[in-house]
Amino acid sequence: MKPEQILQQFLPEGQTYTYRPFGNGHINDTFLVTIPERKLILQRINREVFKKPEEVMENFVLVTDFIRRKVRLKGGDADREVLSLLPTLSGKPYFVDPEGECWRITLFIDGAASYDQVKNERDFYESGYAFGHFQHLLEDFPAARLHETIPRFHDTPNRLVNFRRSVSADASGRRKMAEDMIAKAEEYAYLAPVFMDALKEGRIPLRVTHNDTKFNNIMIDDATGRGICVLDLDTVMPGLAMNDFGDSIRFGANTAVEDEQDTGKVSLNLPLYEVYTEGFVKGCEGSLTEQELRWLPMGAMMMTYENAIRFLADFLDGDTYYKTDYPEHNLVRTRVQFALLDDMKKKEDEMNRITERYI
Ligand code: ADP
Ligand code: GN1
Ligand code: MG
Repeated sequence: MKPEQILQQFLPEGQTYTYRPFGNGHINDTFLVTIPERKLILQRINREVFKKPEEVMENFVLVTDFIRRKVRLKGGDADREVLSLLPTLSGKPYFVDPEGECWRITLFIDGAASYDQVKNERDFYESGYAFGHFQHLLEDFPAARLHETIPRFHDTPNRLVNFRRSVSADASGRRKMAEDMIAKAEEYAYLAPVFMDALKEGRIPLRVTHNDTKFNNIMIDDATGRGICVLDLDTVMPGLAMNDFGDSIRFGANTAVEDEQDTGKVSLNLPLYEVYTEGFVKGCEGSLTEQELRWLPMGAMMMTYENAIRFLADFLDGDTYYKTDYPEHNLVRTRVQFALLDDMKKKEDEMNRITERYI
């Protein structure tokens, strides 16, 4: 159904509004809705990606209620520091249309914005602090109550198995365009099991994590510059601290954008790496174990590798998962990830030295 039909479920009759597509998320359909009093975000949850959207929404309500309570206890501003849903006119947290599509509205955080690129160290520090703090706030959340909205989301060895399956199947017939990247995926395949093995052996803890810590999933306050609110809660579920750290680095500490055509522009910005480390570790309030801290650089490499093989698998599958703007988009994204991983590998010692200062 069209947004205007959906909006009838949420807004009182006669309410005037305008709406337009919004943001650069790769998964959901997102619209900015403006009513005279305020701005709202309308989203259609991607059912190909989230097979059970009602479970996504159950998690959303549990997690936001939990954080809201903590924010209030600390005297924070619960209207700005955590996402709030606008219920339907019949009081439901979301609306399922006759086609089975699941829609929700969240309140746009006033006086703040999200950005697709890091413009300065301060903002990136703030995003690190906010994502670290988010994890800290969920430390005592009853993890067993959360649904696994995407099974084995950051199970990197399983991602590799699926990737190899996509290579063999070559459903799109594009494999010959990607042979060099497939070779790269195998060159770095040794990375895949490092965390999952450690988890199985009890050497690192399973926590409740965000799992999608891109810079554009944070609202930065216009006035104070603080990372005020964490967005995109669809993948909040049990996960690893290093992966939350690492995905932010992959996206935000790259000197180029995720889909830069010229891989010569891609590299790891070490000053940004450092400020993010400082912010994230502070935000976690001392909750990370020594092994987790030591593995923060590995988290950056792990998430860069995992995203590389996910983009490449989607290219080979024929672009069935991510939104793309042109036919080679996922291959371009893959090339950027591997260029970044090569640079991270070169700078591994420096990343370790930086991390050492926070242990
Ligand atoms: P996706 O899973 O597709 O990335 P997101 O929930 O991250 O979906 O939404 C996409 C983008 O829309 C975000 O990166 C952000 O820019 C914007 N956005 C989403 N929710 C809000 C909100 N409540 N307030 C302001 N901007 C939002
Ligand atoms: C997707 O939804 P978005 O755009 O914030 C993806 C992440 C990837 C990212 C790559 C649910 O994030 O896992 O790292 O694209 N989200 C999902 O840019 O698959
Ligand atoms: Mg997003």
